[in-house]
Amino acid sequence: GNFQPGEEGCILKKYVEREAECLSGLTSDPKLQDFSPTFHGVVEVNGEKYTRMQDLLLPFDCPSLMDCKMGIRTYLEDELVKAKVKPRLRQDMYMKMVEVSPDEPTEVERNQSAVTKPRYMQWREQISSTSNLGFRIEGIKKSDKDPSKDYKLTKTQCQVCEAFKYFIDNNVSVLKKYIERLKSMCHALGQSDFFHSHEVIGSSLLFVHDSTGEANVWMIDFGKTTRLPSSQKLDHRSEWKEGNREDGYLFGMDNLVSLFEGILVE
Ligand code: 4IP
Ligand code: ADP
Ligand code: MN
Repeated sequence: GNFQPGEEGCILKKYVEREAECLSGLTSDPKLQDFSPTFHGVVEVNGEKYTRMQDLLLPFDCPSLMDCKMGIRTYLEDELVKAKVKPRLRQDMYMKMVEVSPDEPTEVERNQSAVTKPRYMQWREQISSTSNLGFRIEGIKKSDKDPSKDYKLTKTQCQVCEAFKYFIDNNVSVLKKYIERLKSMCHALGQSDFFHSHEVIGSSLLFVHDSTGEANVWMIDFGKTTRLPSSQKLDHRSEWKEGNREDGYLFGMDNLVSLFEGILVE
């Protein structure tokens, strides 16, 4: 995989320039530094470069984890442009598509047994809650249970809430901590110049709690987070139209908060 254990409460993730830059920027932003793993530089191990960062799981005892991929769009505008100019046909993505929806490919796609990356990514957005709620559940791992990534078709508010309830297991104190944390994160992001000057694509919120009642949420995975030209700013809530680079990150967070609050009053 992409990870290696690091020493002294750190982990190493395969180096990607964009991610290292983003983590470094977040770590030096006083308003945001508490919401993502602390950046501890770039290191080389056996000739491979890694980003060294805080191990978020350290304070937890047999934690439960949920990874929610944020935003209404999960691919870069660049990838869309490339696919138009010079479509690269992806057989692997065609296979992943027919495994879930055998009838989804068009006749042309069936004949070539391949799809383009944006076509695949857009289909994944449509079948999941990415397109309607601005986030989707990528995976859940409950303390001692096996991890599950079986959330590709989890789309409606109802389906998402059922998964959240399974994850939180009626632990009201954990639920309240998640809500408070999401609200302060949302507030800090709304006020951050760094956030408004970055397109945040394919990034996740990592939810972690354990049986001692410890609970927290962090922003992770910045491999496709891109700085905008200095003249451009995103509000992260507006609808995406090709060229405006909006990502729907805060639209997704607003929905997350209201779904969690809905579970609390049930
Ligand atoms: C994957 O699709 C994920 O969207 C990956 O994003 C993406 O990597 C892969 O694109 C794509 O095949 P499934 O989750 O449906 O398997 P992430 O790494 O954020 O999960 P990118 O490169 O876009 O980050 P390819 O082109 O790497 O295969
Ligand atoms: P990838 O780019 O390979 O998708 P991610 O950054 O999304 O990698 O991380 C994959 C998983 O690894 C996350 O869902 C989380 O469980 C774990 N992880 C990521 N970053 C950290 C961290 N700083 N500390 C602890 N666990 C992490
Ligand atoms: Mn990821």
